Amino acid sequence: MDNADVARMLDEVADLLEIKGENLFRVRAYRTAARTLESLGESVESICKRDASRLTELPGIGKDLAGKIADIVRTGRCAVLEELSATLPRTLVEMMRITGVGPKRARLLFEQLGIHSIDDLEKAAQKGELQQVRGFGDALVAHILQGCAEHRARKGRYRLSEADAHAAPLVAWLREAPGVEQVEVAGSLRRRRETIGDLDILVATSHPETIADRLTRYAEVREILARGETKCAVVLRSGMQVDVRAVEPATWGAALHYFTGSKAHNIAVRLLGMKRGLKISEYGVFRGARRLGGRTEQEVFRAVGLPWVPPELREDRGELDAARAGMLPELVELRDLRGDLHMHTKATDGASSLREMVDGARARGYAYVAITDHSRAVRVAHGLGSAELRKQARELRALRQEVKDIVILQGAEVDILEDGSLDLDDETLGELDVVIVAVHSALHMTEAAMTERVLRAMRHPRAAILAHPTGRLLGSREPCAIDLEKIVKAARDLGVLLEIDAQPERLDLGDVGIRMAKDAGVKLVVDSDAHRVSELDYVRYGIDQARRGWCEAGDVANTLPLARLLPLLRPGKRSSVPVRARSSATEKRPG
Ligand code: DGT
Ligand code: CA
Ligand code: CA
Repeated sequence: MDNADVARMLDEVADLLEIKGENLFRVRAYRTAARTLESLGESVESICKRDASRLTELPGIGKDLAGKIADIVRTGRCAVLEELSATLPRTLVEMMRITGVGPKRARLLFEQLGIHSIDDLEKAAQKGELQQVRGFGDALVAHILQGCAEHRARKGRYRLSEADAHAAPLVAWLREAPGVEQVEVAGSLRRRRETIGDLDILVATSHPETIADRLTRYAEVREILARGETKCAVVLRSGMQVDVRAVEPATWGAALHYFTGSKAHNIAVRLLGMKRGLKISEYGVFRGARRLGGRTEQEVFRAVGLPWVPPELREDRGELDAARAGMLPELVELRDLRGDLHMHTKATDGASSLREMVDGARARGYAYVAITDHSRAVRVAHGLGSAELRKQARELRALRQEVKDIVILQGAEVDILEDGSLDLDDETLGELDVVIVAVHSALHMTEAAMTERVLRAMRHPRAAILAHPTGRLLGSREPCAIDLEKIVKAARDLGVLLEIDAQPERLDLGDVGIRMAKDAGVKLVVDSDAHRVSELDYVRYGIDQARRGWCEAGDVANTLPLARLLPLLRPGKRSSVPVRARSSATEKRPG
């Protein structure tokens, strides 16, 4: 079992407990453990093999959960999950993710109408049966029907982070096969798309015929779909499909280019080749029967007169024209980040303490970090009011005395209320170093109303960053109706930074929105929105999306040294609250 499989089981337990109406702390404990395992650098199986008691050293995993995790790893089964599913069908979990349903309504529908799957739900909604249940009005039912349709449209795609978690151990497994020279993930995962349909893995080896055997002996393989000389397709236990191709090293570059895609990019490159009398395929670059190249991707691009194009840009969104004109962006990299401006602590819904988050930021080599807990309106997160924020400010002052190698900013993720006002008074806002504004409730407004609501919040003189601008959750919630063009224009005019929230289920803004912002000259911020120390590493997914949106380091505000960032957090044209004196921590870039 890999970490993602164990995490999925724990998540399922949490979901079923939630449907059952269990204590939220218990629910959260399972979710916390699932997130810990997902972001763990080593395999939980190997930890258990060596010494299962070490599991309790992981954040958020006590003795009880450690025992359950060890059982799952040992037996592949989870006793709590089996107990729960004796009374609640496991398909309810999927059903509760439909917009408009949620855990309580899932249970209600199951108890009163026996509905336990999305198919049942959609049929019952179409037949007008849901209205029999108390609280299910016409508007809600229409909303649920739309949710079902959206669900059908996105079925079968995985988050980038999940795909990474499945790909890494498999790539390592294939690398160890005899004769293997290179193994690389291709397809949408290499292009770092926000969701992944299936994994495409390419192997360069002098013995391509041995790869199918190696693959089918991988412990996670559940089913073999196709097994050829050099092509193989399997399904992992998680349900994820994997295509593996083995090629001779001489055709590596051509194959890697072909299987990286996107299809639209490939077609565009092939057309450029045809204009030069070349045939470009997964086997190489040819003039007639003569092979001109294909050992490296560079050779493929060179054949059509272009420099190498980074995979993130290969979507046929103008990258070939830019390459020809020598105008490819110098894409931002993870190591360009000098700080993280959005994260939570135990004071609200985070799992790590303030000190732990700050130490986590130091360990990542950052020059600055902002602690930005929720404001009060976000009740599920036990948001902070002005008194609690002042208390936190005192803690931060004390911490700054101790910790001198990083600048600690105090901020808040302030809720944008329904009328566009902010969930903290102006005096308190004025005391914060970073004011992030974000919508968390009443997501279903008309586009005009939502746009006006957010614009009003952005016009507040202290609003520095608009967080997760569309509110989408990949796989479970569509972006809210909002006029992104207007938001981008306002961001430019008001000097508000737009966030790329790097939580793997958000990635919000997404690549297209990022590109729109960049082209308008708006600066972005890549933030982890971490709720625990390990999630600070999520910024890499934000950087991936920034790259897909053609961003250079200069487009991302938190690549700037603090002295140049601060004015952007408090633009001079607004109310000029003086910037508080700060310790003179040395600026450095993470190594
Ligand atoms: P996914 O799996 O839906 O997230 O997206 P991809 O891009 O990984 O697509 P996939 O797995 O169907 O195919 C992997 C790559 O193989 C794709 O990006 C480009 C290449 N490819 C697949 N089918 C075709 C095709 O019909 N023509 C060309 N030129 N390339 C193709
Ligand atoms: Ca794929
Ligand atoms: Ca594929």
